[in-house]
Amino acid sequence: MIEKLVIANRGEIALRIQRACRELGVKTVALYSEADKDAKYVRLADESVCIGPAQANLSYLNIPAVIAAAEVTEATAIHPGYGFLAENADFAENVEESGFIFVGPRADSIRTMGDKVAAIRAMQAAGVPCVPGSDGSLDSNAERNLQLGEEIGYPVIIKAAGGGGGKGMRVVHAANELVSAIELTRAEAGASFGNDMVYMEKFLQRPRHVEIQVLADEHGNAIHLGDRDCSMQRRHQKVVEEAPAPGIPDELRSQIGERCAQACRDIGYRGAGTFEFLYQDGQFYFIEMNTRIQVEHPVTEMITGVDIVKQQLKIASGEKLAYRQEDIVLRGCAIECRINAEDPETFMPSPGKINRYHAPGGPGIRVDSHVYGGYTVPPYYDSMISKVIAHGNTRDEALARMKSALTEIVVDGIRTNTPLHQKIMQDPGFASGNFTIHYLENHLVKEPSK
Ligand code: MV4
Repeated sequence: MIEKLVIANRGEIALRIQRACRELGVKTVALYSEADKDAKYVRLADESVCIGPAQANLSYLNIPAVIAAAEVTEATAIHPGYGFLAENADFAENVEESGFIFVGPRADSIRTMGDKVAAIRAMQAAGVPCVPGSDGSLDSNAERNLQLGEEIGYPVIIKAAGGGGGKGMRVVHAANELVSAIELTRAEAGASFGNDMVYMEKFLQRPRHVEIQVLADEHGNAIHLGDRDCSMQRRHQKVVEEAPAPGIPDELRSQIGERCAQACRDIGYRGAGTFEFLYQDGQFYFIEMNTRIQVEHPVTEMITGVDIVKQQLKIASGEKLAYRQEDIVLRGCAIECRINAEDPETFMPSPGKINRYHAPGGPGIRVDSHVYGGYTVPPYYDSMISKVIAHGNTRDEALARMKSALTEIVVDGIRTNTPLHQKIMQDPGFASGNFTIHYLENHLVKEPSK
């Protein structure tokens, strides 16, 4: 097993990784910016190193500072968490070339999945269903692109190969908009991502966002841990996630899950990963793969009993997967609410001092959070302060437990989106389990007037 791990992240996920390390007897090194120096998770670690000022570019995103911290503490491995450097292939490569274990996939897998065109090509080759679209990137031949638009059928969407997570996309409703949309998206992509490759897909108008969690070891073994629905989102920020995705037939879930596991074996994938799909009219369409631990991993942990972070550490240590597919049983349902320090009406960040904090509890409730009474939420980073996860034998039971948990939570001193979560949990559309990626924005959120 890894002897000493550098946790190259902050907040709740830094604490989550520490907890896995403590169970496995792995020593921990917390890295922190000047803005996080008094955080409790920093003191809970065996050692800690300040890697720079508050600004993430100079600290959590500073590759030489992270590697130097691993060197001075004589750590043997680095876990990137999510965000920051987690999907930076150059970082993963640098970590390994410096003689440390990178707790994540091989750098070339990260690189392939970071190029959405390459990712789709790899998944198509592995038999994962993809959205009908261009075979690879588009050139600037207007005639050929118009022909392709006709074949796919409008509306289509133009996406940047270097984009993802909602950045660098443009919907095209008719042929007369196509050529300018391609060139505009290409220009923006070149400026934002330093890669002007774009591709075309059929635009799905009312999909759900359903993703599959996988685990793969270095020895060619791969399994899936079922699916999650992440459709409750606003401006590409997930708000509520749940597992399993409601209304998906078990047979279809196993079938798509097995396709993903097989794709991992085919490409020699290592570590935890997530296949993102759009799901519409009973069909899955692959859009992207995430090569990191995700914020919403706890809902999968609750229904499978698998500790995904511990599995990441075991895989990184070279162990064989301890589970076979038939060992994985989905038990009940789990829902996660992301509690953010933000105004519930305007969604503006609301950093500051938390005077009083009380976490909910009781049967089936899990809270992943690094905050406490007296903690000051810094203004420099993501506004998520807590994840409340409710597990139940049925979706109704998980929902009832979440409603109860949301009445217990106390965060005094700053504003949070708890009222929005209460509204979602009371909503008949959410209760039905039948909602698309547009539901939250169209039915439950009043956009602040400009
Ligand atoms: C799409 C789509 C419809 N059709 N692709 C947005 C984020 C990125 N991961 C992919 N996205 C989308 N791709 C096709 N062919 C709709 C979206 C989309 C979306 C997807 C998942 C979750 C939320 C979303 C919100 C708006 C648009």
